[in-house]
Amino acid sequence: MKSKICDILGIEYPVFQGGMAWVADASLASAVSNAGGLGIIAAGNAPTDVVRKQIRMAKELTDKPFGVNVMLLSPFVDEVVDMICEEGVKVVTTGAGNPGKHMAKFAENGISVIPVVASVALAKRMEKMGVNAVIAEGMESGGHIGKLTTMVLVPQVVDAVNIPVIAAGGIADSRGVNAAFMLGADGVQVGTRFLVANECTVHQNYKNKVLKAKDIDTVITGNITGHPIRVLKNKLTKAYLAVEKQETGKENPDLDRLEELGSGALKKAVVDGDTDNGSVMSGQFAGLVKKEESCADIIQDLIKDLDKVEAVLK
Ligand code: TUI
Repeated sequence: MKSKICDILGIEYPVFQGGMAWVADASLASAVSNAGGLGIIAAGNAPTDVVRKQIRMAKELTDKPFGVNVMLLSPFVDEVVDMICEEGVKVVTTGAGNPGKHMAKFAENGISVIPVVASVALAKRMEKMGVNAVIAEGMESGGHIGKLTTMVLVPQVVDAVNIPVIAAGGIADSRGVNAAFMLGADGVQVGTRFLVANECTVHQNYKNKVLKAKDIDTVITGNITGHPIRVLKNKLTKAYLAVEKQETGKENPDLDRLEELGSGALKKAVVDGDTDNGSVMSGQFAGLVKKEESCADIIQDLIKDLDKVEAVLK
């Protein structure tokens, strides 16, 4: 099925790989792009040169389009945006904020911008700003999340804007992909399932924790800080949620204490494989992710029934 987003970006299948901080590197992104989807390198909180190196590696590994995800809370965000323009990246997705400040620079450099939105209001603001599409991400996702589920967010965003809507959050097999198209989406973004891809360089302990997870094994931490994050339950989340409970309702909650617990935790899990004391970000779909396989096999499995949906929508 060729959707509008495939024509806009020059990709074969309407499947984006989520821009997962510390996880989505040149290896994963190039494998997804080579398989016909849109691979995305995550800038996360990484310094500019680290991200530049991944972009250059991806250019060696694929001649297909790939994107870069800009995490708008990064301390390096301004520098990263300049570097992305210098490197001639064609597609940028953004997360965890409003990319308005950077839009002019992206436009000057002919970059397609596709922000993640978690509400109708932001989707409309983004459309007015001239973005090429939006990713409507439900709170089933791993990592930083909004408040609405994919099932209710996607159709409301679809009705509110006239640009393509990519559905994200809780989509990790062909049933979810088909459902997203029935909700009016023009493409999907998948994160959790790619965590266990052969080409994903995340520590094996991280993959094993996702593979073993059950439906109810994720929790949301950080509601009190204003940056809610979905992760798999472990020793860290137990300690974090205990402090969060203590501090909730206080006039001056000790957010520094929480900041300390969370800082460096994602790297600890992804790079060091410390899945007890690190932050194992994962979506709610983890309970159905049971097999390590190649990005090409994952993409073929995701899109296998899309022609049936196309027939219904015609
Ligand atoms: O960004 C993500 N997921 C992420 S980012 C991340 S790393 C991180 N590090 C420190 C603190 C926070 C995160 C791990 N996972 N997904 C995209 C996403 N964006 N989900 C929700 C949003 C979002 C939420 C509110 C986007 C915009 C927004 O409002 C902006 C506004 O100004 O209204």
